[in-house]
Amino acid sequence: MKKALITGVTGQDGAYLAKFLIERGYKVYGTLRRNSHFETERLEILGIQRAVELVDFELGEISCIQRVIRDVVPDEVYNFAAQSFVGSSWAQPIYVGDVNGLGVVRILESLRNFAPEAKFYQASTSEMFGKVRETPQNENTPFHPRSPYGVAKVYGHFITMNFRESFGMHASCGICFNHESPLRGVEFVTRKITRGLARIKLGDAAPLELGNIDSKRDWGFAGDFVEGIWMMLQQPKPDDYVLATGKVSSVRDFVLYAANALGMNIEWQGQGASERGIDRATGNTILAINEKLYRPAEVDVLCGDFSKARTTLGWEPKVDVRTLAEMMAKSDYDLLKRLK
Ligand code: NAP
Ligand code: F7E
Repeated sequence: MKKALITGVTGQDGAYLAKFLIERGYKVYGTLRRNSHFETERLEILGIQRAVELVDFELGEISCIQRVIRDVVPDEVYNFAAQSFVGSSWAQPIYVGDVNGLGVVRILESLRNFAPEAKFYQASTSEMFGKVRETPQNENTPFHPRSPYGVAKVYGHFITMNFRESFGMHASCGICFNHESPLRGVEFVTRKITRGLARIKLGDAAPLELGNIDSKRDWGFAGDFVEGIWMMLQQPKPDDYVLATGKVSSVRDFVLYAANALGMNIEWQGQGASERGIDRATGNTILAINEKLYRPAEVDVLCGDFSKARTTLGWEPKVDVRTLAEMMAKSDYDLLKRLK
């Protein structure tokens, strides 16, 4: 039985990957950090909470990382743990540098000492491209990160490459573009939109507030992405791969896809910070701009070229952005209706 260690198993990707690996006969160890609230909701939703062996873990604490790796001696390690919300990274740049950047080398060093044969995956990100130098972005596109989150992830990316080149470790990075699901954290824009619109559809009058709705992303489904991530570690040689859909939508488009799935028809009125989304059926303002949600430096548009993953791994995304928005909007509507 292969042993996989997933850091950040309580997060979106960790939960989907754990389910995927359990279905393939892996023994899955998942890391949990101490919290006042025992948070395994996503594992419960996927029905796998009993199948994952939870281990105490904190990316800032080398002794704890070493202990986990020495005890488990995993065959595969998927490093998903991170402070993953870009918006908060300006408020805690040092913590983010420590956890998202130095946390990676703490794991690599521990693997080198206690499980040198283990295959390692690092969760790199399209945020590293930031102010993009070319479109679409591929594995060779230079990085220009625009947030402390992106900067820390560049360190994590290069230190993973460095350990591969220095010590021959089977260490790979997935440069993943945005991927979402009904299990997405509620602060990320897609889930914020689907939850907000579902709430309004069920009768709540308070408008949904958003920041830069002209920002554009290449949005895919997390369930598709974890399969590509697993494929990377099944290759005879370690390497880095872009996972993306190659299609771009704006935040504004995503609002319309989600609204459409809930039978709502939105008309935009006004411009800039005064722009409003009006429900054509009721005439009510259901969307407003809040300038406080603008970021100090924005990533305007991202679009990934996943041809290397397609050719080498045989990976293709299956879910398109409209289907994704519909899946998330309906899930949030059902969830909130049950709670009402
Ligand atoms: P997520 O839902 O925010 O999950 C992050 C996980 O990391 C959670 O389990 C969290 O634990 C854990 N964590 C945070 N800080 C930690 C610390 N100091 N020590 C130990 N664990 C810690 O993120 P996700 O969307 O699944 O993303 C997974 C990874 O892929 C992240 O590294 C993210 O940066 C990267 N990524 C994501 C995307 C995307 O679109 N989803 C794209 C590219 C890259 P708690 O539950 O206790 O908070
Ligand atoms: O923002 C704009 C915001 O927070 C997307 C993480 O998984 O993907 C994610 O990072 C866009 C940005 O995701 C709101 O300004 C407008 O342009 O959903 P997000 P992100 O920053 O792209 C990358 C690949 C990762 O690696 C990260 O871990 O939407 N936007 N209005 C808003 N964003 C939020 N959150 N909230 C708003 O109200």
